[in-house]
Amino acid sequence: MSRVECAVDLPGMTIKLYELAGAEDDRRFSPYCWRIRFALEHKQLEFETVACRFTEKDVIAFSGQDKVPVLVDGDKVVSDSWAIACYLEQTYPDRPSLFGGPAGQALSRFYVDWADMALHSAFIRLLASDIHAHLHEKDKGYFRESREKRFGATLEEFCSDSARALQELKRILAPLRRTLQSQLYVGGDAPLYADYTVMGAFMWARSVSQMALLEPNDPVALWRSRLLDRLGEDASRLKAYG
Ligand SMILES: N[C@@H](CCC(=O)N[C@@H](CS)C(=O)NCC(=O)O)C(=O)O
Repeated sequence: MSRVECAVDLPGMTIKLYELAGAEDDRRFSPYCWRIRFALEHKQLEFETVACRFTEKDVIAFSGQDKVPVLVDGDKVVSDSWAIACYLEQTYPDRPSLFGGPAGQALSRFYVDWADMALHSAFIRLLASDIHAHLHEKDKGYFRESREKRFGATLEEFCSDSARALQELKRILAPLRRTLQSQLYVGGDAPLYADYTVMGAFMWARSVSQMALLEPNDPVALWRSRLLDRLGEDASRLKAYG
């Protein structure tokens, strides 16, 4: 475990985000953790991050569950990216809104479920082998065993048809592509949590894979670049491709 980035001068007050790391401490690849990074930057909150690996469950045991992201804000511990986003919105109402109001919050929930259930299934077929290649040695066995059980195939078999997986991704992204032909962000003129929810998947890909997922003139690619441009300096220095 190591702590990096954004050290601030308020001991005990800094928000801490526990994130998944690959072989290197600064390869952060979890799509869920990326949602929260974007959310914290959107809220203009200072934070520090703690790198945590799949097999370092002891590091986040205090949260009472075994997944990242985990956010610690003073004496408050919150896990699950959606719960964290809602917590930040409720706790910091004077900062820029992540949802644009209660109706926006309810609509954002759809993007979470769509990303988790549809978008991520397309991405994982493209990324599972690359994720494995970028893991710390101590995580490789755990990842292979747990994912192969989940997929019912070896990682290599599961990822063997990337042309087909890319086609599937293109199909899943079609409604988003059409939306982004007529507006800059899912949230309209400026991004909201729904944008970060979808963008988390692209950050996941970017941190482990060199594969070109989108044509350069694709409205989704242009949207992705706009969001990348908004990343804070610390996040943009993390290890990634392209
Ligand atoms: N619904 C949760 C999902 C979190 C999740 O699945 N995190 C993954 C990292 S991407 C994890 O910690 N996995 C631990 C494991 O597989 O052992 C959220 O939105 O935060």
